[in-house]
Amino acid sequence: DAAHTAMWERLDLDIEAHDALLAVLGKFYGDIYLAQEGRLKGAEYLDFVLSEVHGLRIKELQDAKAAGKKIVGTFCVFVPEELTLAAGAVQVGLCAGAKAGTELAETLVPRNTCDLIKSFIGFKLARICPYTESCDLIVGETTCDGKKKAYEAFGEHVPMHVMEVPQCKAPCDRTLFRAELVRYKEALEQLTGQTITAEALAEATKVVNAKRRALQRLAALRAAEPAPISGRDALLVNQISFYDDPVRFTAKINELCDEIEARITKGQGVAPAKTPRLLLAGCPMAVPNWKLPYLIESSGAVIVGEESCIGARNTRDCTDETPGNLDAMLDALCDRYMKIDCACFTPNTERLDNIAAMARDLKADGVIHYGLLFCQPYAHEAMKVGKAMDAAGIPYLSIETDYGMEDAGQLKTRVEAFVETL
Ligand code: BJ8
Repeated sequence: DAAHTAMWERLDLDIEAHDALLAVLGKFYGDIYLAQEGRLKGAEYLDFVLSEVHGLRIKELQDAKAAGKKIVGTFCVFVPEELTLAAGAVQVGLCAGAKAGTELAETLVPRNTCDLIKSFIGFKLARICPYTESCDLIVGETTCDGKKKAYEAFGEHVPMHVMEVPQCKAPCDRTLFRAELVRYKEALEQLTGQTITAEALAEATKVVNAKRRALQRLAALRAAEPAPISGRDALLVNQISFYDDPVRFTAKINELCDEIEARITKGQGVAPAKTPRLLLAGCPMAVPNWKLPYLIESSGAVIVGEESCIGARNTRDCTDETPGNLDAMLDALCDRYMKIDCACFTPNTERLDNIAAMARDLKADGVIHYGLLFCQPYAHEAMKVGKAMDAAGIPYLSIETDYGMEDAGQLKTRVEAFVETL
């Protein structure tokens, strides 16, 4: 509507390109989400949030800004939302899941860069993401080489703070990350003019943990047979967790879980009993990257879990809420974040154990590893995961793809052939 367009103009979006993006997104969403059968009533919340993703939520962010709050954008689950909230700021995970502005992006980063990176750079350079344009600060992190170097170039276009994330998990690495938490805390205090107190951090930790617990609850319910929610909807829940208001989101997802519990009691599901159940592992699927889940679930299988940062890797661990003073709280934060089993770490054997445990707990019949083309860390680990699944007797398929649709037919053939063997 006119009010939204005026808001987008104030954010200096390229209105024509943005309209085209919303049209494609709407069409995609209709085909992939609204066309599903036997959907939960609670999915109305997901539909609403998605339909207002560039509307109401952006309006809320603008209102928050008008009230003096700062908006912080992120691309990685290593950026502690607890600290961001404790500084009175809003944290949003920025969209990096669609092909946009690719040619422009390739003027800043090499062509052989993964689509996730090209996407966030393309969104910025093509001026079509109202979240990016709303940010007062964007926080990067030294994880993979692709992102690390891309942030140098990106920093010429947006205000950035880059956190150093270590690559190993020895005591000296922990010390480094602990210091980086303090440096991020100081950057936030400078940005907001607000000192992060022990009380504020304790409160923020509760909010973030409550969100994680709701997502853990949803993840655990997916062990039921038949599967009570589609993998697509569960992925969307995780995607939305990065940008909706955390308190509202938590309440809505707990309601959704109540409905799922009732469904399980009645023995109802989204797919017939005996539908092959798959665990997806690998690179994060940032919104609106729904390509592979859609292909899988239209190939006679249902996805029961995501071993990914838009999934279990982000929700598995809560932050200890018991410490009393600020130093102990920062220690607790450090402990929690250093458990993340991102492929950027070496070694990263706990990830293999975590995947096998998830497959077992969720009663998955097989594991599909998703790697983004040009992503070195996950391509290496795809091979290790394959060996580990072999050893555990779990059928395994490794897929490498990008955000383009050119390979959709070929991927579907491979997935169907895999599903038939289960
Ligand atoms: S904690 S997974 S969110 S770094 S796909 S940009 S790795 S080349 S996203 Fe990640 Fe944090 Fe790790 Fe999670 Fe690089 Fe690979 Fe691209 Fe990637």
